[in-house]
Amino acid sequence: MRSLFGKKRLFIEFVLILRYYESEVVFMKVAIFFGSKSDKDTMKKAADVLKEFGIEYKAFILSAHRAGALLHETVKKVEDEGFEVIIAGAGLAAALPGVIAGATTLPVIGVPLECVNPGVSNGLGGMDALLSIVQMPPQIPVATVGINSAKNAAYLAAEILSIKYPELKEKLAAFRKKLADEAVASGLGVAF
Ligand code: C2R
Repeated sequence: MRSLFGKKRLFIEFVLILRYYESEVVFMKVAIFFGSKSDKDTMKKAADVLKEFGIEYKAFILSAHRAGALLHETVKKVEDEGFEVIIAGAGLAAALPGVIAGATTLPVIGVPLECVNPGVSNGLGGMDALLSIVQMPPQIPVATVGINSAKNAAYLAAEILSIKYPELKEKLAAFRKKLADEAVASGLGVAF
């Protein structure tokens, strides 16, 4: 009887300790979507920046044009799993970021991509995607970065998250300081 009581108490203590550590661990999560595997190399740059700042991410290759129903389901799943910002990149007639923005109130950062699939690229250099993504109708914004600027999408995602996570805010401040120091160290004077 006594040992049973002891085991129960041990179990309760274990659960309490687990709960404590769970509340201490911070999960900052960004979901990255892009329309095709041909976008992967450019969008990987966003993941690299997120990693630098210790931000978790999950990436999904999903097209609004080609798999709309699955995209909507996945956006809901991403919301339920506690992701807080979405980065979405697409080329050509880039509906993906806008469709995601319409399906969630999470902030969506759009990356217009230059399509690199030789079979369909069109010489527009990503201007088509830029205009498709940036010109959202009222009420459904997509925060659009420059053509192929997946890195900037990740920096912006980090800045948005830093409103909630003070450690991330410190990391960003240290990163900016390093940039400024490097600029000064490389010399401000110019000799012609
Ligand atoms: P493929 O190489 O698969 O033919 O895709 C992709 O982002 C890619 O840049 C060519 C280009 O089409 C884009 N795409 C979109 C969407 N789905 C695919 N813009 C969409 O739903 O917006």
